[in-house]
Amino acid sequence: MTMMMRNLAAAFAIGTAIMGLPTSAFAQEIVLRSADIHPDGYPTVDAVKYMGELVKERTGGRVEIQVFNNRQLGEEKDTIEQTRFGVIDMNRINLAPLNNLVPETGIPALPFVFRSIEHMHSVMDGPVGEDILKALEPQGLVGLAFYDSGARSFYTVGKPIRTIDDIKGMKIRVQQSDMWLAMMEALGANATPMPFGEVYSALETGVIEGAENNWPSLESSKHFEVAKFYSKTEHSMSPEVLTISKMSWDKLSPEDQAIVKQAAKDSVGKMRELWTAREAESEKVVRAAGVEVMDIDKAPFEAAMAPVYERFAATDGLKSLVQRIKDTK
Ligand code: BDP
Repeated sequence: MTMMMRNLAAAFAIGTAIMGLPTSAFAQEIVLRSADIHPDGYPTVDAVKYMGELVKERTGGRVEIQVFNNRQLGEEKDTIEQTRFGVIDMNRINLAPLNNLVPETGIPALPFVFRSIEHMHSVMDGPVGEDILKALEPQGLVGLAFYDSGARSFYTVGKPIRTIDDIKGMKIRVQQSDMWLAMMEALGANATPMPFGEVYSALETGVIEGAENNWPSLESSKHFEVAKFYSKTEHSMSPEVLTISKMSWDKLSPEDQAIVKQAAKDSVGKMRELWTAREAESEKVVRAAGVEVMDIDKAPFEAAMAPVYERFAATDGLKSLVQRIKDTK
C-alpha cells in the first residue's frame, strides 16, 4: 500500500469507528426554553433551574433547560397558548389560568378544599395529582409536577377586610379564570380579572382596591408598597404546575422523557425547601414595611363560597375528584 492509500484506509477506519459510536454521543444538543413570570430568586424559578442542572447532569450535557423568567416571554395566559403550540417548550404557571381549558385544574383551587399544607401535599403527590396532570394532555400540555403556592389571602388599599361584609362591592383583582370570578362574586366582591403584571399599577391608580395572593408573591411583586392591609383568609391553595409542550415532549426520546419527568419530580423537594424559607422571609419584609396583618374568622368566607362547588365541580368526574381529596389522609 502506498502512503496515501494507508492514510485513506486509516481515515476510513476512524470514520466507521465514529459512526459506530452510540448516537447519543453525537446527538444534537436539545435546549428546552421554560417560561415563568416571577423574578430571579423566586422559588419556582430556582426550582426549574435546579431541575435543569439535574437534566444536564443526567444526559451528559445533551439536554439543557433555559429559564426565561420575569415575564420575558409574556403573561401566563399568553405563554400557555404558546406552550400548547410548541413555541415555548416548558411553562411554570399557576393552575388558575388553566381552569377554563381543563376543568380538573380548578379542583385543587376550590375554596378551603385542603385541610392543611400537609393534606395538600399528600393529595398532589398522590393519584389525584397524577390524574390532574394527565388531564392536561389532550390540550397539548404534559404535566410534569406540582409546586407549592402556600395559601392565598386578600390585600387591600384604603380599607381593610376584617369581616365578610367589608369585601362587599370592593373591586378585587382575580386571575383569569371563570371559577375565580365566581369565587369573588360569591363573596359579593366586584371581581376584575387581569394578568399579574398589571396588578401593581391597577392598585396604585385605583382601578382595583385589592387583590389576593400568598406571602412571596405579595412581597416579590412589591404590591405591599401600595396595599397596606393583609387579611389572612387563606381561602385557596391553588398550586403551581410545571408543564411541557406535548409537541416538545414528543420530540424527546423515551429515555430523555424519563429523565425530564424524574428531574421534575426531584425538583419538588427542593422547591418545598425554597418555599418554606421564602415564605418566612417575605412575611418579615411585608410586616416590616408596616402592613397590618389580620387574622380572620374564615367560617363565613367558607360558607359564602360553597356554591362555587356546585357550579365548578358539577360533573361526576369532578365530584369524585373532590371526594377523593376529602378522603385523602
Ligand atoms: C402567584 C403565582 C403566579 C400567578 C400569580 C397571580 O405563582 O403563577 O400568576 O400568583 O396571581 O402566586 O397571577
